[in-house]
Amino acid sequence: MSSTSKLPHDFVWGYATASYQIEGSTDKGGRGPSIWDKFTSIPGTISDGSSGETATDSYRLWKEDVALLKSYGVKAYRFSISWSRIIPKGGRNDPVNQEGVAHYRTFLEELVKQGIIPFVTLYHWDLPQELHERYSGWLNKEEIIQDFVNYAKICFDAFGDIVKNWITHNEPYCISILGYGIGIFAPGHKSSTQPWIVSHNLILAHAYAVQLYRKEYKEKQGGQIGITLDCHWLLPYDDTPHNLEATRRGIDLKLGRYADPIYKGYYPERVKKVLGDRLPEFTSDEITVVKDSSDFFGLNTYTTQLVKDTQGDELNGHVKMGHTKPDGTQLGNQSDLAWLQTYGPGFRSLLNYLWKTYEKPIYVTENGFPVKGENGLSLEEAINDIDRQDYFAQYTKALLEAVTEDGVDVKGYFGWSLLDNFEWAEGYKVRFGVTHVDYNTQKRTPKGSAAILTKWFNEHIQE
Ligand code: GBH
Repeated sequence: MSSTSKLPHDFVWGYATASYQIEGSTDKGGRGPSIWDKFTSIPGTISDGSSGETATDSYRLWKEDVALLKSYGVKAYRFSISWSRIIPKGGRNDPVNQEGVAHYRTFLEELVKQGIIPFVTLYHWDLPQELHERYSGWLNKEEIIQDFVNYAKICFDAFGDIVKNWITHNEPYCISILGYGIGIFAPGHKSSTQPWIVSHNLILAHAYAVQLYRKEYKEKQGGQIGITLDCHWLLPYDDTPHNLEATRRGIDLKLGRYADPIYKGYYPERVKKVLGDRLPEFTSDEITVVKDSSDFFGLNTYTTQLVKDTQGDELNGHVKMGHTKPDGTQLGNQSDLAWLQTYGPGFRSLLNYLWKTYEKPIYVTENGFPVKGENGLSLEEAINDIDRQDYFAQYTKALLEAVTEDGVDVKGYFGWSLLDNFEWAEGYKVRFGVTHVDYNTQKRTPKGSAAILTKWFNEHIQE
């Protein structure tokens, strides 16, 4: 293979996780409760009635996780810090928990010692419960911005000498729509007005944290900072004008609602049209902070959906998504979750779209596949994860084509996930790991897909 058909030598790859999904020890080490502790304690919220109380026990078994990463030969690891381990009550006037700071410090030092580059997410959905009770959390613009920036500052001070890659928020779409619109994620609100306030405040909190980093840390510490957005690639169900328009509207509502303000400085017209006066406005001072507030495009993406126009589903801009094609066949291979089918070509198209539209280097911060019915399989069957291997084969091929044939600037790729873990509203029933976890013993066993990805990246990154 010629070197031009490979990824550049400084391409980073690895796996991603999030604090609440793996750490467990939720009442240990001085940690305060988060909105996910509260939410999971309400009967009916999680399909198997579980919570992150134990998860993969990674707060205690972190050394095993690092050893696993090392054995896979990754270049990088993306994980998130639990805000309520750093500041148990969350606020700018509340005490800092030194035990929590020391935990992440030790963990980071071990990663770096093993030659693994940390990518750190500050907010992967686990808001300190106290802030939610004190002033309604993300709904309260003045308070939450100051408290988030204060939390970010503590992290920059404590870890910034070794962390050079920061991600403010993970998937504001999920936080706002699923947490405050549909109510299937913490804090479980159902509303047609709150999601737009929350997402506006998420954008601002992100932007002010970035402003602080750029002013006081970036030069000194030599790092970069950005945000991770999530989006499926969307294709029109057929070429009727209303389905074409619905597809564009879906992309604007799901993605442009964040990406356009952050990379271009304004909300998309279609978003304004759908939301009317429920969409908050940025002041001119705010927009100068928001515009160009991300050094890269952090992308979580899993699948492609076919879009039909609909009167319903206002939260997604009146689009209906599915995988069934007009001829009745399926777009791709079905996973364990209704919304996720394998479709590699859509990944290539999405990477092209983002590069053309936003012109920022892209890090794929999550991408992965839960094998249908895997939770019911024996260990031996589960580690023979053919459908996940096929998924990664298709998606890495699409990645390579996007970079080497289309010229898209992708700088990194993180598989979701290092381990089977707490899959939010699905509990432990859905498994995304390249490593099998036995939740009775916490024994970790590599699945076939882990070896496949190691081999693929070893062969496709330039020396
Ligand atoms: C990611 O979210 C999360 O960052 C991660 O924590 C999680 O474990 C992982 O994915 C696997 O789920 O609105 O019709 O698309 C992925 C984004 C949000 C996509 C919920 C699917 C629900 C159905 N997902 N969404 S739909």
